Amino acid sequence: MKIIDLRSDTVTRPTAAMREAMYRAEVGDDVFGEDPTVNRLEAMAAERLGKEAALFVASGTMGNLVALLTHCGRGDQVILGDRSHTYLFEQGGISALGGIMPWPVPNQPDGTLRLEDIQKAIREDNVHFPRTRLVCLENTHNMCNGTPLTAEYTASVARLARDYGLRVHLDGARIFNAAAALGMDVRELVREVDSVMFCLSKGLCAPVGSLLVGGSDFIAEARRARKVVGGGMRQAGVLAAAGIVALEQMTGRLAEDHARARRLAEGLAEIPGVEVGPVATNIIYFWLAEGVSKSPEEVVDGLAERGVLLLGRELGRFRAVTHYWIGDEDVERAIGAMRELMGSN
Ligand code: TLP
Repeated sequence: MKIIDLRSDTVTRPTAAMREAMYRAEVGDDVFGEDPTVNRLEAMAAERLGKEAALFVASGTMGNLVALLTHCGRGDQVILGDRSHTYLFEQGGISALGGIMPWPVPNQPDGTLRLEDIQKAIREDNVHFPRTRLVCLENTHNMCNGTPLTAEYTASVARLARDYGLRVHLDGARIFNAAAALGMDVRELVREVDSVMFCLSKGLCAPVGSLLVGGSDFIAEARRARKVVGGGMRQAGVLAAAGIVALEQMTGRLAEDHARARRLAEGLAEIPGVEVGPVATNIIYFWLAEGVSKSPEEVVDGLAERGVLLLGRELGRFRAVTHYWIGDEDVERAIGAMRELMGSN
């Protein structure tokens, strides 16, 4: 029985073309700037996002950490969403390692932060206060139904930030999903921000790696920060080679994952007792209606017994994520498994 793994798009294994490219990759010592494949990936990433330079990092977490260590000093304040990945799921690394003070403001259900809330969180120049340096956004927003932030919204935050001399960092782990969902070039979505992190290892299927992208001076400093957190990776061209294939071959197909997510959501919503959140990209949240007598564990375990894996999240919500290795039949099987589990066959 094929396991239908909907826990995350991080579970994607590399494609045959990626393995081939990894095997053939030309490599050198990247800490000396001599890995031609890493250099090519970084140049491609900068070009694709319309920024001056890029830096290959081991993970999304490392990319966000390096970005924040570069933008902020110890005691500086960063304004970010209370449902953001950086605030919730990166071990508080910005504080632990960077002495940076997070100032969470409420994420709206569509992943945005209200401009008024951002404005109120900006501290004035006063000896008692931390210095506000940075605003972070997340696109698509993982915990807010995978919703894409529009270019207009992002630009409005950037304008506000600039008015106060702040910078903007974008956690764009799934920025190509956002571009696909909004039907626009990714450059438009990131034009107004100072730095962007995006992941190769999620919907784009590469085995490892993320890129931090921004201006050349910022990236030169970020290169130092990456080194101090142990991220100088030497012959990383074997990994970057898969990343190049990801950028060349995988960004154009993400709408397929979104269509399958919509079909999965539609199928689940037809099952009595199942309620489904809005679906805009490849992330679906669903939960059991009030009065259904099944625990979250029973759902996760019951589906796993039927070969369907997903994540139980807080408040009894379940998350399913579609990706390259999930086909139409898998979606129908997942719906069937849930229907059987709910006894509505
Ligand atoms: N998210 C993972 C897990 O951490 C939950 C997932 O399965 O969704 N930013 C965003 C928006 C992310 O969703 C993630 C990973 C990261 C950053 C961190 O990336 P990695 O896992 O490469 O460190």
